[in-house]
Amino acid sequence: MVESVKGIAAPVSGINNPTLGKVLEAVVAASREVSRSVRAGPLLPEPASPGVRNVHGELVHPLDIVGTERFVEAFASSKVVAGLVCEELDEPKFFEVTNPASSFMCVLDPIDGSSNADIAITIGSIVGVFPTPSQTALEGETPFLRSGSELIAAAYVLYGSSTVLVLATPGLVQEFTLNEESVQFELTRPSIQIPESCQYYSVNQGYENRWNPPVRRAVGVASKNRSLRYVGSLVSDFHRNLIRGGIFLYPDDSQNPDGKIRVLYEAAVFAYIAAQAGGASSTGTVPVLDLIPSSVHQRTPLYIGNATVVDEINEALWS
Ligand code: P6P
Repeated sequence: MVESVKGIAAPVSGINNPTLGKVLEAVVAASREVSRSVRAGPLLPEPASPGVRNVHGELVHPLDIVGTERFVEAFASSKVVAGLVCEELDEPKFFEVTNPASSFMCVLDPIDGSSNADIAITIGSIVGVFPTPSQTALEGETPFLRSGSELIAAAYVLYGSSTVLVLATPGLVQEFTLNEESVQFELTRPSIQIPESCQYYSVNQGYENRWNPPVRRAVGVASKNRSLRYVGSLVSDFHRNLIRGGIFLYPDDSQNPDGKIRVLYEAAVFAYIAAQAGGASSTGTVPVLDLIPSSVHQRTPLYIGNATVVDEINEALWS
């Protein structure tokens, strides 16, 4: 375990490699800045070019710009992150590192659910960490087209009633909460396992008329004797389901035939975290962690949370 990670007020279990510790320090530094901007809400200055749309055709919120800038700056100055795919950037970015053989590649959604920011609803940042491939040239999309099973760490930051950092490393999921006085993250859940009991299901029920019969069967299975909780921000729905027990569904539908959730910097990251906490995930066809994307912004259907319910959903989809 590395002795200390700047910004976290305790030694961090699961971080045994000082270089990986530097990646975590970059995530902590960026997320503290982003948290401050999130809390400014509508008081955040308008961006220079309002109304810009990203590669997905979505309106870019001022927070999307702040989030992207903070994380890019933090990763670039870490000298241990060699490459980055970011939801808000059309192309991957590559950075100089001290030692390529001991560096990492990150995938990032800087502000997930940014459309909720204007109404003070919880949003978050999502980060996945891959080892830098040794035999692949660090250019273009190729070095990032790998399955989530190659991740070596993953994290999300939730900007909610408190700012929470959840970190997953092999076999361990920990939660840290930002102490607003000391501006240090403090350990608040040392080892998270998703509860056996699956209290909640999360799906946009308003899309029912878009679903095909197998998806309707799957949602029927997931919703049986459960309460519906759907924030419209995956980080929020995932976190509640991880802590309280639940299942999240974003199926393919007539408007999103490939699904909406991005493979690399959303589905794979949460699939890795869920797996370390005893949960499971599926694209409806294969386990999310087995999926190798053919492009860095590829989308997928996503079913994730309580392992038993993921199995039941797969059965309903395949029967
Ligand atoms: P819908 C946010 O834009 C996001 O990617 C996820 O965070 C969230 O779960 C989903 O989209 C919400 O999508 O179509 O239900 O509004």
